Amino acid sequence: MRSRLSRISAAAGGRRAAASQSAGRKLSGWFIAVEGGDGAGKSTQIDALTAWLRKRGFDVVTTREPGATVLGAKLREILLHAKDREPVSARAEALLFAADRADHVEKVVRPALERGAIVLTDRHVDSSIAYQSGGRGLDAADIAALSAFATDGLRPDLVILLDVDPAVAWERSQARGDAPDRLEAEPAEFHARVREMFRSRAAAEPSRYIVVDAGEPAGVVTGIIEDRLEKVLPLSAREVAEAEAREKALREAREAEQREQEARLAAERAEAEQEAERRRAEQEERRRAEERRREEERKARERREAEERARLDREKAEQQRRAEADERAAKVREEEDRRQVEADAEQRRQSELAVRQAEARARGQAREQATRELEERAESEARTARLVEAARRLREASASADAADSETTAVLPVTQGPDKPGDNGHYDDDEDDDDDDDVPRSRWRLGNLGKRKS
Ligand code: Z5A
Repeated sequence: MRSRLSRISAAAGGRRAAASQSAGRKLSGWFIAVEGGDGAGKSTQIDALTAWLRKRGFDVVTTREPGATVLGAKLREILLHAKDREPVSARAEALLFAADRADHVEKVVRPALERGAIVLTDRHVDSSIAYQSGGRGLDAADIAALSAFATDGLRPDLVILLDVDPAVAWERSQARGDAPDRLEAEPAEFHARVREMFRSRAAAEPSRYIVVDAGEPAGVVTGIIEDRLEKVLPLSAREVAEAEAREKALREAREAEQREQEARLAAERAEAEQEAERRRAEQEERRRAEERRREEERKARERREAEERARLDREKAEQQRRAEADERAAKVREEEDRRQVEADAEQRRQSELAVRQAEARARGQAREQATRELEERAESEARTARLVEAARRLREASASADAADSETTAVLPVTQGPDKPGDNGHYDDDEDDDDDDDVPRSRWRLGNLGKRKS
């Protein structure tokens, strides 16, 4: 497709500009001459190429030299079939072929080229040079100049030379059964020189010639020519239109595809943006949820910490309350213990006091008894100074002891007893005391006094 498209521009530009020219005037068509010896297969290939080119959409005009115009037909008759007449001189022959060519170009070829047709002509100027120069021996430059004059400078764009051995071509012609014309009847050397002139002209200007081995089968020859033409011919108007239509369709398809791709990309971008936005929203929602979770955790932690502090405060208060209660209980127990101790001590003291009082009372009673006995005995004995004195000292001693006991037993009332003095405040002296008793009693009292002092 690319090569065909490039050929569209080539058709519109340089290649067609280089096409048929005549006296500096450009012609839009293509001028192709098919050359070769007799029976090379020119007619056969022109028919095949015409069909092929028309199939591709070209406007194809097939023509020939000599004989394409009314004048040409008469000249052909003179040139090829004038056996019975006077032979035509070589220069006259050249001029007649040139005359035919001039009429042919003016009336057939140029009009066709001007309208853009491809003109396929069976023989043209190369035949004149090949036959009238190569064959007849006229100057090639003179023939070329004569032909240029006849065509007004028009030259074929392309020359297809069907090169074949003249003997082979002769056999083909014989096979058709046609009687050979005046030129066909020329000897083999003539035809060899003709062939050589064709080949030398093609070799001198290879870009304008397609030389095909016409000894190959006709179909093979046609294929070779088509391949070569394919490379140099412009596209037909129809092919150009088709190519332009294809190019337009391709361009529109590409534009549609591009629009579709852009729409798809835009949709993908939009989808990607939506996806990105959705992900951002999800991330934001996750972030907020995480913040809420952390805030709830923080609050829960603070609640737990507050509850823990409250619990600790309660425990501390409870501990303090218990400690205070324990302290109070301890104090109470301590107070109770102290009181108990005091009570026990007091009880013991009271007991001891009672014992001591009892003992004191006993001792007092004993002393009183002893004193009384002593007094009674002193009084009873009454008479001895020593006993009286002893009684007196004993009484004094007893008084001292009583004083001491009184101090000890001050808190206790002195019970009535044998130690209590009588109503007169004196212990009764036992007047009846026996003197015998005085000594032991005094001795006991003194002994007790001595113990108490110690
Ligand atoms: N002449 C000249 O002297 N100076 C000029 O300036 C000009 C012309 C313009 C015109 O003769 C004569 O004028 C010519 C040159 C001279 N004379 N000579 N000699 P013409 O136009 O009437 O005839 P031609 O051109 O010489 O011969 P032709 O019969 O037309 O041959 P052809 O067109 O080249 O061949 P064909 O008709 O296609 O085929 C011939 C037979 O061969 C036929 O049966 C085919 O079926 C067969 N054939 C074709 N190709 C093949 C292949 N490849 N293999 C086998 N068989 C094939």
